[in-house]
Amino acid sequence: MKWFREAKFGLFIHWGLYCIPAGEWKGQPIAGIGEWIMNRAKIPVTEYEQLAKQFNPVKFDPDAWAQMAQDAGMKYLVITSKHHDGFAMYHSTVSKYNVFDATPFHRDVIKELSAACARHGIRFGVYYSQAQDWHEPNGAGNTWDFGPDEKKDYDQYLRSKSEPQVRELLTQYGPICLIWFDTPRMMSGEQSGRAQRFVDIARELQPNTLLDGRLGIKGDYRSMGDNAIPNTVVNEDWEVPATLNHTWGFKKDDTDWKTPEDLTFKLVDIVSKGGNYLLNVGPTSEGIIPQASQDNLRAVGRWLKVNGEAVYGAGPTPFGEELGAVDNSTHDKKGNPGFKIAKDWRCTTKPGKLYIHLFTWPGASFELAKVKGKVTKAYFLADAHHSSLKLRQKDDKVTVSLPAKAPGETASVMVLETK
Ligand code: JFZ
Repeated sequence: MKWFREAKFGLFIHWGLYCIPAGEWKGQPIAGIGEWIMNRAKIPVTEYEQLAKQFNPVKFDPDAWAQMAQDAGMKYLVITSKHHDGFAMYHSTVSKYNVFDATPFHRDVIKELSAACARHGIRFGVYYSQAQDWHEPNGAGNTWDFGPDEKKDYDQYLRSKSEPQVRELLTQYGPICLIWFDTPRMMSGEQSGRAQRFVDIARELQPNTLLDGRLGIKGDYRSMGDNAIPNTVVNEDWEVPATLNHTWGFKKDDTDWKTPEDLTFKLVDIVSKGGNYLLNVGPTSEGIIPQASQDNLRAVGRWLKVNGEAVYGAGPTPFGEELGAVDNSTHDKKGNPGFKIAKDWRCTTKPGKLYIHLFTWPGASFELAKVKGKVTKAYFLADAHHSSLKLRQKDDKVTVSLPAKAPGETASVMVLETK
């Protein structure tokens, strides 16, 4: 877990045949996330399969992708090796329905990207849809071609495709930092013996590979819901998978991008609550990561160049009131009281250091209560000289005098050194 706890920020990549229709089927826009188009439009296997013949992303440049992750300040990368549509993005000998055998592209995306990540010092992980496989008669999920899941020989699918493909991924692509399993249909609770088989395969072949929280059995860390950032500190290992717009797989009409400021806030918010942020891009059928995604991620990377010390390997806030408060006047979907998130500042920590991320400039001074120990020095990470700010402490209350203007962009990070 050590690398995962330090990494904090990763790149998710959803890439597969669904990037060709890109949210549109037979001239009709199909609602929902792009990689679910086969399901949402109930496209028969015989038709969807034909997309493979068109898959030829000649602009795919694995080193450019790894470089972008690095520029963004991301430390690990997780790409769809097989999504629910059943199409493998690597040269599999288990099923010919893969990017090497079934397309004019004839290249192994997983091999090339894993090698590029190794060159760039980015840890490499794979998403693998272990349960849903809409291409296989006995895989979960495809009811429009193959009828209800309850009538399928599900273990036949697991034994003949899912498990052997996971073996391939763990033996042919160097170190796999984690496997991102997903939607554990028919393999959790009483059926978790099936999930256990995947644990056994992983531990046998690469004992260091982390397993996410969506296998159907307890993984090595907890996966939060998609885009679901918890309201308060969560004292275990966890990760939030999130989108830059509203889809994972590329959709041509979704251009509603989160801003770099929002992404930076969310990253810091997550780290201050103890988690990791796995942010997604959906490359096009040409093999290009949408320019807006690249621009917005690189902007976060520029902020991290100055302030990364307060993110990588940093622990959660010892405070908590800055996160917001329960708001009884609103309710969530389940009827529970709402939460009004506060966004002025966040705190991350390292031994002997409090990092105060100021998203709203507080004016002439910043006041912090409930500080344990004595603060000996205060300065900004954006100030290369680390010049001391004027500091007063009375019992557990610290007051720092601030300059008129924030020294940094988006959020200025103030370090409080403590004894
Ligand atoms: C799953 C996939 O179905 C989807 O296509 C995408 O890959 C995403 C990252 O994961 O969708 C989910 C799975 C779990 C939750 C939400 C969406 N959840 O727990 O809230």
